[in-house]
Amino acid sequence: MSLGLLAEASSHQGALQLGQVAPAELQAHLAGMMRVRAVERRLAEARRDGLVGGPVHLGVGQEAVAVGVSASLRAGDRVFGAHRSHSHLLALGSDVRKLFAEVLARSTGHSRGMGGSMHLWDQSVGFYGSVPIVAGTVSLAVGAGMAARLQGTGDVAVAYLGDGAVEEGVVHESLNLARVQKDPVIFVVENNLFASHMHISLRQPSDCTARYAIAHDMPFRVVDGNDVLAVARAADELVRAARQGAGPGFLEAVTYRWYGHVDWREDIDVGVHRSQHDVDDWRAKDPVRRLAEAMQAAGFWSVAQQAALQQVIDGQIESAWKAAAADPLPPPEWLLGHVYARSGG
Ligand SMILES: Cc1ncc(C[n+]2csc(CCOP(=O)(O)OP(=O)(O)O)c2C)c(N)n1
Repeated sequence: MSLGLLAEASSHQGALQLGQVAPAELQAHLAGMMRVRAVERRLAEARRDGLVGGPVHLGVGQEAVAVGVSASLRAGDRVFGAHRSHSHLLALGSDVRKLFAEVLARSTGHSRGMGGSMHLWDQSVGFYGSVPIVAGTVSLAVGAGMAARLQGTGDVAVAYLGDGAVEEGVVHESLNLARVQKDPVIFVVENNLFASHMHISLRQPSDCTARYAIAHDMPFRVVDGNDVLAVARAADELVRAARQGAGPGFLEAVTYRWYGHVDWREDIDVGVHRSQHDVDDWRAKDPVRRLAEAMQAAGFWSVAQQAALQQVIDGQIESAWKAAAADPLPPPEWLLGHVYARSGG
């Protein structure tokens, strides 16, 4: 089992097939991806300029995955992420200012400014947490899916994980348990071909992680993760089935991160199989540009509208940044709070 052309840097660079998707929905996908990108670009610059103290793991280039998946989600669903989760949180509609506040160590952030980019949480939009421990939330998502099944609400849980995370044993226990119990859990593998600095060909006998769905007798889809419509369609099918009691689903979205493993560098000097040429080819698969161009070709979106939308989003991101930066730092006496369940702070 192999990803074939989906993993080829030089393929799938053209405009998308829009099918029958309504213009308003396309615009929402486009704006959602542009918002995530603008936030992450801001974070990349700020980190480079020394304005952010902790590391940021950026998913620029991968925006179509979270935006496509979130289109099928509703209030009551429970979403879990990991170390590269800005998009997972923001695509659910979470407040940008709160994310910036967390990354800038302000008391108004998701973890009161004491967690940073890898400790995000926003229950108001159904985001139940990201942690730096690779695969650390996958079993929690199964628990949340199990709870939804027992509650009979038709809600689903989503576990976002990377192609590196599937090398953790807990993922296989989670897939097994969810399948045996028929829990409504959607396992979304963002296969960006790398774990830290190692290409998947050096870590696994196949580049296609959906083979584990076959092993667990679970419905799966393998899609171009830079095609927001393909992601949205596949997610919708799996989520609908899970809501109706069919049990878990597995979605593998093949994508690529433009920046390196962490922060703003490109990792073309440290990565194996990651050259400037590859990065450039993957940039040509840009999920934002491909959707915008298809909408323009279909005649209901213009270059001027695209530029105007970009300006609006950039303005919103800049004001959120300024507002977050003006928020107070956590007081020193909070430092030991929330370390144990009953401590103060
Ligand atoms: C349990 C554990 N092992 C190792 C690490 C170090 N580590 C952090 S990110 C990462 C790679 C994860 O790769 P992947 O799951 O593919 O996600 P990506 O970074 O590509 O988004 C590793 C090995 C960790 N944080 N936790």
